[in-house]
Amino acid sequence: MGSEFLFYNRSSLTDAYQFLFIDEPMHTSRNRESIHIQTGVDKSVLSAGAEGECGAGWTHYGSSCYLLKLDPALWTEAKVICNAVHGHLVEIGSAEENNFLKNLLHDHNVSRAWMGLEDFVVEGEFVWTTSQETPKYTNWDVHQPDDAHSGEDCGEITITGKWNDGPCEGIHHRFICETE
Ligand SMILES: [Ca+2]
Ligand SMILES: [Ca+2]
Repeated sequence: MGSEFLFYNRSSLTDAYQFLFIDEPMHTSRNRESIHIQTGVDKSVLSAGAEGECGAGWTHYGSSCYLLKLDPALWTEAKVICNAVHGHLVEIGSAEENNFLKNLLHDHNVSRAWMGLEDFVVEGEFVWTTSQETPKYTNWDVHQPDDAHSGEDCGEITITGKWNDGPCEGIHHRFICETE
């Protein structure tokens, strides 16, 4: 049964379900058609689920879901917001994941976004926020991290894929939440 059934609108789907509950002996061709339509409904739900396991607005990659939040926030605010959706600020474990996130920023024309990387405890020793572990993979931009100005302790990924340390309390950025 074809994918053409995926495109029935809500009212025709409602009709289709009604047909399914018509009493015997209504095995008309129209009744069989309605059963085919229901099969199509099931397929559409499944295909939405494959991409939408992550929930509306989230993007699936690898074993994680990612949400690019476009309302700029301080790093500390961004961390709270990600926690509130049962995630954390994005933590990047590989060049492949970094490349995916670079493309995510590029697709939304976002120049930079906070990630869950900070050096609050020991200046210059950046750690992932959730584990407090030193990153195995890094992609710092040239001359970064530089703890510039009055101090920069929060990590951001830029549209080039390169990382920078920025001022946690001084500037609002967009940010990426991640759930595993
Ligand atoms: Ca710093
Ligand atoms: Ca910097």
